[in-house]
Amino acid sequence: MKAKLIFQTIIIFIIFYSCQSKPKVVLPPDPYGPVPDERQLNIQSLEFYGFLHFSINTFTGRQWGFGNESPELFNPTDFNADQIVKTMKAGGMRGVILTAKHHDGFCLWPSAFTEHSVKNSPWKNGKGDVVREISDACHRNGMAFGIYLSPWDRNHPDYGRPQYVKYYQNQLDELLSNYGEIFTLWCDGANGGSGYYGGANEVRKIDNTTYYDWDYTWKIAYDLQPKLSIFSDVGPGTRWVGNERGHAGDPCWARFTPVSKNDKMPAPGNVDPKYNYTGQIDGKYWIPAEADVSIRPNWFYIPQDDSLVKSPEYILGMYYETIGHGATFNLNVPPDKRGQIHKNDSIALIRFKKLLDEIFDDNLAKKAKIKASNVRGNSEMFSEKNLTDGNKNTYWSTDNEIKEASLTINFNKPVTFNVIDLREYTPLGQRVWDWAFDKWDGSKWIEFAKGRAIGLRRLWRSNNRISTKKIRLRFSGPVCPAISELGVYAEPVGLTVPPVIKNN
Ligand code: FUL
Ligand code: CA
Repeated sequence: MKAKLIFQTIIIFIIFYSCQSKPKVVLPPDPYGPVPDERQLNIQSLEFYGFLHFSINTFTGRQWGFGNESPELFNPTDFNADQIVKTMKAGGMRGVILTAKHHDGFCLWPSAFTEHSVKNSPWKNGKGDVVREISDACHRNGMAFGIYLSPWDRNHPDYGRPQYVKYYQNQLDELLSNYGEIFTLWCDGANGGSGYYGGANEVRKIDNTTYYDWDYTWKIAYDLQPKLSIFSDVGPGTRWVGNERGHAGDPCWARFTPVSKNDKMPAPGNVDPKYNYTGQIDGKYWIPAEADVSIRPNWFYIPQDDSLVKSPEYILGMYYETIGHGATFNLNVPPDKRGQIHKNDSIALIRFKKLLDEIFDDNLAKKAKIKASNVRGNSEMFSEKNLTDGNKNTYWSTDNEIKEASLTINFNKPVTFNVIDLREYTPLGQRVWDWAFDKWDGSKWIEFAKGRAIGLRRLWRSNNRISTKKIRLRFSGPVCPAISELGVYAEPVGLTVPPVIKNN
């Protein structure tokens, strides 16, 4: 009896104390403004991927085929999908986008809807399928696979008429049904003009705001591919950054309202690129920028470009100005006439990746003590430790009423750095509007950088290295911040990053 009483008392104590020490529930902040959907979270997570411009142009030396090229011209001598995909991967990319069809209309897969394809090429006796081989190689090598299907088709006899739009949709259906998971569909804005058009050899103009019936065409695509994010001048997944030179605006908001360049509605091929470049602080939709640029002067391989491949340091500069401004980075690496990546491009990519590793492998902030001016509900769930755990899904946040907050990073002994890396927890929207960084000079804080917007990622980088024991990062915005990752890095000594050329 006595034993039973003691036992009961112990149980009551245990229950009482476990109730006492139970952590209080602290809710996450409410999302603010537009937020990414699942499709966008998927493409955002890739961050860096690459175009493969490869087609009949590779064999004619043209950049925009007229549409009258014979399929017999397509004949890679030593096509090797693994070499291509592995090279892109070795360069740090997480996906590739293949030009399944460029403006000349030649199809890299044996489409049932046209004769203008690989099935009439000598390559593999007409039994080849580049889309199949590249998509398989992607899946084998853990790379995402995407498709460029040019809306403009200079070969098709019906281009400009309603029948062609049906043809385009049929081809989308083929590509999105038969080649596994597709992460992005790339819809280019260049459309209408002169072409072969089945022998008509004329100029055909279309109204790019209505002709392709994009809402319906994209619905077909979405229905076939649950993770598909669509790229065009207006999104809806990612938007064109407004140039093809590898730089995004500063700031470059993921928030965006497409703006037309005339009195018609905005559409692929009908936007004012200056808004694409920066987005808008009050943009209505979540449509982050994607920056597409070629590693060579041209999109398709020509031997004259062999000596003009961008250097690893230049690619790094573009990385800072695209990914580092919150955009995704789509770097074109065109296979040559063999059907492989030329050694000059592959050397540049591998060296570039080595630079990335040298810079980003050692996060100085991991060894520092980080103290926030406020932690949401004083809860572990939202504490500073989330900033350096390498997990994009955990974040530091503050109480709702704290819209100005800071992080002090105390290194204990002086460190030297020239790169700061920040990511917002984007499922809650873009919440930081302004940021500023200070260094401790021994007696006071001195501001060394400031700017607007973080979003997917913000990389601040300087030619001048800073040595200090403490830095302070200040943030402000219309609501409390939610920052998922923070890094402080030093580039290798002696590295020179040339400025990205913005106006050629
Ligand atoms: C442009 C095209 O006209 C170029 O040839 C290239 O494919 C580039 C990526 O998109 O709009
Ligand atoms: Ca984290």
